[in-house]
Amino acid sequence: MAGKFFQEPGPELADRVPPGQHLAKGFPVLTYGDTPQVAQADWSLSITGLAQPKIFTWAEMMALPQVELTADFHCVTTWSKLDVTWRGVAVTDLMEQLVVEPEATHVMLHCYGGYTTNLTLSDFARPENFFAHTLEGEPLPAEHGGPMRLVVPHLYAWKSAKWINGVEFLAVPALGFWERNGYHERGEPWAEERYSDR
Ligand SMILES: Nc1nc2c(c(=O)[nH]1)N[C@H]1C(S)=C(S)[C@@H](COP(=O)(O)O)O[C@H]1N2
Ligand SMILES: [Mo]
Repeated sequence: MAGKFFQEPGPELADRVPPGQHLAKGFPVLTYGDTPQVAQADWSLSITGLAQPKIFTWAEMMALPQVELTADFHCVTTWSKLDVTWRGVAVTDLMEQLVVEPEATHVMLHCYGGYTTNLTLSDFARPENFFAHTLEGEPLPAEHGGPMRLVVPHLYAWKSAKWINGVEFLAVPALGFWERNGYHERGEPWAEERYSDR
């Protein structure tokens, strides 16, 4: 499917492109519905469910350690983008600020605009996952999830919740927006966990 929007990976990159994926030119925008416009001053992140309730403001997030991370990005609609450079707060650093109940095994991520997506706690609390506010050295544009999105590099990009505003801790599995609409519960690109057989 080479052409205007895709290029085939050369042999040196082939082992970084999961099966059935093609390299995108540029950085496509994939949003269901409207793009929320949220100013940094109005942004916050609510911790709910099986954890001590807490709300992080923008300033409180900026006071946590800031890390840079380069990661590949794989959309289930078959485009991938390699070496995307982000800056933000590691999920593991945020977790250190939380008191999570031992029964919690799953999380639901909530976003401005109503989008949701689910993860197991172990897929969420990984050191390479983070809340990103900077893309390629610039403030994260609204269409890519600014002012703040999650980035979960090891799963398909629908797990990388844009305009994130909540993390809900759960003791049971639950399905987010795309997962209820036929996407796989986990979405691991190397296993091609694209759609569900539920
Ligand atoms: N809130 C929200 N987050 C979202 C989406 C969305 O529609 N709403 N789309 C998902 C999908 S399917 C993908 S591929 C990536 C796309 O991110 P991008 O638009 O920055 O390329 O965001 C994910 N996060
Ligand atoms: Mo996607």
